[in-house]
Amino acid sequence: KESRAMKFQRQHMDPDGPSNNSNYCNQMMRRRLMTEGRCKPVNTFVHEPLVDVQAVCLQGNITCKNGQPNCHKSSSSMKITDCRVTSGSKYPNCDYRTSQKKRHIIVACEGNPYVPVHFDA
Ligand code: UM3
Repeated sequence: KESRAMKFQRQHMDPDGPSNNSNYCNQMMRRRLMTEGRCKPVNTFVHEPLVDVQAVCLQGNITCKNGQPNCHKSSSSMKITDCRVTSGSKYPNCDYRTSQKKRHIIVACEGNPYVPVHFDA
């Protein structure tokens, strides 16, 4: 079974990206299996080395949006791509808007080793 840590990597890690094209989210949301059963409405890919994203679990501890205490905010800003489903998108033809940004990211971490399992913001 896929662990929560592996699921985070599938859904949120693309260290070698982004390919600089407006179809990035359409291709990646499909390739990473987030368009099965429904179109996942919002998803962020992080374009930094995995070790750097895992290290966020050791950085500033904050409360998650759901009230849990195990969120962490990156001390530096990171290259990301936000994917948001368009208003006209109709499953199974999932259509996304691709926006590249540099932001501090917030992830939830769990386990031993203590690694990212959820992208909070
Ligand atoms: N999500 C992102 N980026 C955002 C906001 C939300 O990827 O800026 C994802 C994270 C959650 C899902 O999926 O939306 C519901 O909040 P996850 O727990 O599998 O990471």
